[in-house]
Amino acid sequence: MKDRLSQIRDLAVKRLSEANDLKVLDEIRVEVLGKKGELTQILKGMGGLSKEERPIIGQLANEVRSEIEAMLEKTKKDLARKAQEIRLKAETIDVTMPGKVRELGHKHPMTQVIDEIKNIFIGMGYEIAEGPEVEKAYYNFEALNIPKEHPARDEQDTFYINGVGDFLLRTQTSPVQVRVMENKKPPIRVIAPGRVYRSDEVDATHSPIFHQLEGLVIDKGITMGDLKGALAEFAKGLFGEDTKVRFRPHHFPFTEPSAEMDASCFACGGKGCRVCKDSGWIEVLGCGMVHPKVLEMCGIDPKVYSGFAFGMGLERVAMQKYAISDLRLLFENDSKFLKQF
Ligand code: 2NM
Repeated sequence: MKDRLSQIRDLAVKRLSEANDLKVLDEIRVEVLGKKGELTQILKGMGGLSKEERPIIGQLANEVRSEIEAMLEKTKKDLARKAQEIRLKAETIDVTMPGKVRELGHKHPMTQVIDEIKNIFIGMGYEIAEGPEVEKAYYNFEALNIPKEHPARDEQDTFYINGVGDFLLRTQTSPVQVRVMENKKPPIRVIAPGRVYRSDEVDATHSPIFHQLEGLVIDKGITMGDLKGALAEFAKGLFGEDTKVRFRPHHFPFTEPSAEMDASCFACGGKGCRVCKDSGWIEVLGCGMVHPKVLEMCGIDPKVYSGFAFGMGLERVAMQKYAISDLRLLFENDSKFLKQF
């Protein structure tokens, strides 16, 4: 009987050591300590034992029972602790882990270039002027001394509204300057940045919609020297302090004399490289002294006042500055492309 009791205990110890969840533990409890369990049967059958044996076996059986109960309790606690450990490990927050980095948006390269150029001129005392993109033909052409036969007025280049000759999408921002001249007395010092439209086929250097920035300065005694000084200063602001400029004769209907301005290449300093196509110079803008006819049409007396004006294509500036080879990239809004700037 004694041997049987210690066998029961050993078996319980072995099974408990193998138990790995609370359900199995409960099964063991029922099997070992339950009504049908051997230990209960032994305790129940105590009556059949002799007087001498009964207290010894009884005590031993009770000892085994409480031992097993204690082990059950301990195993139960161990299992519960292990389960909690596993749960806590899974729930652990690693405060040293880097957070999810949210991507920040930024300005489109065109906006960056426009803002930069605007700021240079604002620093030189210019004001920003705006005007409609749907313009009267008068402001876009006539007032700028662009005669009816001029190729720039061709249907091929200009988007007319409803095929009516009167309204069109502005092909330049000069109509904004015309409106400024009409409405303001000199001195005038403005820039007009904005979208302009031309009926061009799309390719690497052309788009039917693009951005221009034009400038206008009018006062008494404004000369070509003022033009050169102001635009040389602008070039330094845009391309760096060491930038040189040169002016080549040109023709525009709205200025006389007219010129194109080149800046020494910001990439090679004038030695010649890929950016300037080995010439050392980058074509930046068109400019000139405002034509007396234009001043007159805008209600400014050319005998009293004179002025200079200039204009530049901003996509071209952005392409040069950021070494972008295809203008279409600036309009497609591919975030992989835009992320680079
Ligand atoms: C250019 C080149 C030269 C220009 C002229 C005027 C105005 F309204 F005063 F007559 N605005 N902009 C001008 C002059 C524009 O773009 C290449």
